[in-house]
Amino acid sequence: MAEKDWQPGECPLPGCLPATFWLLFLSGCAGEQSTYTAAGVEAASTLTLYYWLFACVIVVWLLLAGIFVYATRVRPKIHSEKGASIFVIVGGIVLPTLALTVIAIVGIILMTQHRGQEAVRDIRVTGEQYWWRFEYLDHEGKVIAETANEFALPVAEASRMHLITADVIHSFWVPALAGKVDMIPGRINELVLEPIRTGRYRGQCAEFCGASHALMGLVAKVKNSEDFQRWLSAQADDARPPATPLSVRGQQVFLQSGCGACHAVRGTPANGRLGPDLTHLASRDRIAAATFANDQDKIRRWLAHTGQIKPGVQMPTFDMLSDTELAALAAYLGDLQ
Ligand code: HEC
Ligand SMILES: [Cu+2]
Repeated sequence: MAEKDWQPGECPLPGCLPATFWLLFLSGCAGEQSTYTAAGVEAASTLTLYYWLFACVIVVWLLLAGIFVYATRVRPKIHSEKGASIFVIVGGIVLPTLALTVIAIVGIILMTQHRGQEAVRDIRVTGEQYWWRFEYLDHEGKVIAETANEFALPVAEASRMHLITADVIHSFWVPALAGKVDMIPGRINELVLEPIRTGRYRGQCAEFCGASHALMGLVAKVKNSEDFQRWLSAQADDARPPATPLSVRGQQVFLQSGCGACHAVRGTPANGRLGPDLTHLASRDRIAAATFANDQDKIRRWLAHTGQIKPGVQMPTFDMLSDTELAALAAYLGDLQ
């Protein structure tokens, strides 16, 4: 069947689709991983700047649209050369200069608010292929608690993130809290996060870092001060001993299968550093860097299909384990509250 030709007078643009269709896209502008959901001081500044930029753009657009309508509908005639010059000077020089000056001033004012911010706490974040290590430090730089892929912050307090990498360049980005900052080999980049609203926000590695870059997510939980302290001291504790016969069996499988060579479960002989600290794995909402919900079924699936789920991952696939061993392992990991 031949394609229908475009007829003069017919709109060739998708803009002619019903407005409701396009409005649907706006629903993608909010949510747990969005710069429009500003839940941090820095993200709020960026959003303010964005609204100013948007307002300037709208003003310029309305003026130009007005001139266009005037010249083509209200007074459609040949305009004088003088009129045309004025149009070019005002529209091409004066207006952009004004708009850009407004944006520059707003930008500089907002920027100075973030200079030399004091922070209450230091957190070291290491980008790894394809997950995140979080270490909470005391005033001497000693690690108080370590966790992976999910971290918590107290609301209305500034925390300084020290961003490093274990391998290639990654970029730490929780859009609702602040802009992205790269993690570069041999450097420590700093980012102060000061959340203004409690809640759960998603983040994502924002610099291509290998085959599973797109599956390198993270979760930031902003809590009130008490809940945060409770969370932090729970994370600092050693692991609970397995509670049921199935999870006791799971711990044996864990230690015998060599999981402890890469994973630490504090309070047990497992003290590996190559992979995420699993001491409180069950306290996380998601596993494998925010890839899956944290439940028994997904843990089993992760262990039996690791390399298929995350190509290039530095964890071997344990498809040699039997179903009962996998179930025991999942039960053990599910007990690590
Ligand atoms: C050679 C090192 C290595 C071994 C051995 C290993 N892992 Fe892993 N494991 C990793 C790495 C690296 C990751 C991070 C993967 C990612 O998300 O990209 C990981 C992730 C995980 C996760 C998800 C953690 C989280 O924070 O979401 C679980 C659960 C896990 N491993 C369990 C196990 C179990 C159980 C065993 C033993 C049967 C095991 N691993 C053996 C390296 C290893
Ligand atoms: Cu990355």
